[in-house]
Amino acid sequence: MEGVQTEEREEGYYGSDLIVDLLCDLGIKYVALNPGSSIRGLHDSLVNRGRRCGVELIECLHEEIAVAVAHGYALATGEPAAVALHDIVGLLHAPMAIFNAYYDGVPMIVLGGTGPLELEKRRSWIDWIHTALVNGNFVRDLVKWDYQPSDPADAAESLIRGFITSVTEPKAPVYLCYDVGLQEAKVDHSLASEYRSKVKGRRYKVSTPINGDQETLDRIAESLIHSETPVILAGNTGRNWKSVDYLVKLAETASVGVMDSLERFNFPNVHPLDLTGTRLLEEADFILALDVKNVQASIRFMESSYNVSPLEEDRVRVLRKDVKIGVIGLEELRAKSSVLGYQRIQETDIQVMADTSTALPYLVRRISEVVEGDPGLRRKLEERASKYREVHQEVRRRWEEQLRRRWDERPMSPARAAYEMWRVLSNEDWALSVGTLRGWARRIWEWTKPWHYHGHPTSGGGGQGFALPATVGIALAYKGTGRSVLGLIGDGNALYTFNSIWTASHHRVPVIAVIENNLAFYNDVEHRVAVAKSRGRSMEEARIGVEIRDPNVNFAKMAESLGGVGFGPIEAPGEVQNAMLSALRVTRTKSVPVVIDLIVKPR
Ligand SMILES: Cc1ncc(C[n+]2csc(CCOP(=O)(O)OP(=O)(O)O)c2C)c(N)n1
Ligand SMILES: [Mg+2]
Repeated sequence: MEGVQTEEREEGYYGSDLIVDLLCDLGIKYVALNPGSSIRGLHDSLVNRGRRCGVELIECLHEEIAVAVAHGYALATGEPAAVALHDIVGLLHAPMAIFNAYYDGVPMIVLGGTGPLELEKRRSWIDWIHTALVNGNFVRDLVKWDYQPSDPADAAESLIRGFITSVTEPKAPVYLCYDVGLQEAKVDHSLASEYRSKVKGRRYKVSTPINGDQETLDRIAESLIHSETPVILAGNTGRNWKSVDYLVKLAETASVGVMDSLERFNFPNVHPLDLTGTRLLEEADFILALDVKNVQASIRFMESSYNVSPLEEDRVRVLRKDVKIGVIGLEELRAKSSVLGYQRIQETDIQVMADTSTALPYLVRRISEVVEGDPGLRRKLEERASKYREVHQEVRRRWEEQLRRRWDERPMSPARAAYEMWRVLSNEDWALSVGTLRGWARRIWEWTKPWHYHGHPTSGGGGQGFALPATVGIALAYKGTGRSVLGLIGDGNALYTFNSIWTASHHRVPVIAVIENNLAFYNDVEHRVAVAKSRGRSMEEARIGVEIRDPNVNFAKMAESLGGVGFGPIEAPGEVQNAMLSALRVTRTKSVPVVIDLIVKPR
């Protein structure tokens, strides 16, 4: 300890040291960055001080990758990672990924540089053209808060405030921009000690969650108990892993079926009350939407909204005329005009603002009390549960038939690909980052733990290029746990940010990226075809500008050039298991990324 102090006296203590020390004290484990002169002070402090206190710098080859790595890390841990972005040009590479994080509701501390603001100190010419008034303007619409402190005390306060703001529900990124002058100026140690001891002594608090008013929650409990066919639709509830257990308990206590939007892992697919992919919402006389974005569209439409499970095949649901709708969540707190995120306004019958991590256990307690003292009611609920069980089993039988029907298709069907992978994964401790192979990974695999799925391959924001770096960030979070992390990633999605494989290689992150390769931005093939059909134009030409052929991308070679290991292209279903086994062997024995190029049918 004494050695450190002497060193500090000799080295001096700077603004960026203060920032990095506070990041450590706030529990930040990773700072993902792409370098630049406006963050050189911060960069130096990360290398020299951050490493001592356990903050690791993650080198990324693009700012969009850095943000998505931090986003993935937050999905796996619920905790923010930090990102450092060079001014203007670095910052302008990041907004789409910041938007994804904002709209996905994850915490993130985005740090940036600017200036030097002191005129004489600005180098020609880069410092002139990359100094903005203010950098925050470029991302203000996409973050919960942004700020540019003017002095060291302000830097300390705003970092603490930013952290609290980011991790308070609804969680979201914040952006803090530091003048080069402030980063590189000497700072008095006593100022740092004061703030550091308060942070370590937990003098700055994050508020406890919003509880929801009991009277309304009691009415929701009543509706769950006394409706004929109640169904819960779960959106982002699984962001708190403990809420998954509460939701299971609620479903069991009240005998309610649950439909999972697959925005997060919300409900185990093998649970008899899992009704995902069934049409039961149409029979429901009470629908309880939990943390659902865009309630109106999520309830009424199946495929057009990302928020609705890809397990359902028809587009529009016809609900019962007498259906009652209840809502629990924090959606109103996320309102922002920069991105609308809604369709029509949903009429509801009962609605309460509450954090589901506290509302769900309350409902479980409340309903248990009522049911325990009423054997007649318990029998009624058991009958309801057995009806749901039949629906659950029926849909699973249908999927098995569909798998059999699609067994021999060439190119391989997503169903068969998922089946072959499961033969290997079922013996593993595995985590799926993102993706479902068109729903088949959830239809066929056993998803029982929150780490069996983290979200949509384009995140809540729908921005392509998210899946691969987010998978790296998720794998970073599980590094050293022995859990094998894989992602199911479209070829188009992967190609936006394929360089993130280098980051995984460089930082020795074992991870398996399975490329769902249909040689196209297939989603847009369908859009092109729809327009061609409606205008009576050539179907052949509908493929121009949406296929990824001629040349076909060699994913295995690309992976190898970035320090990873590549398998494929794999076309025969019989080869999938071996590729998975080999990939698992590689990630277990060497800490490197593996890419499996799987040629599959688009649907
Ligand atoms: C950054 C960005 N650019 C464009 C789009 C529009 N888009 C939506 S889906 C998609 C195709 C993605 O291709 P791939 O990942 O291969 O999935 P596929 O549709 O082939 O299954 C595109 C380009 C987007 N969502 N995000
Ligand atoms: Mg594709």
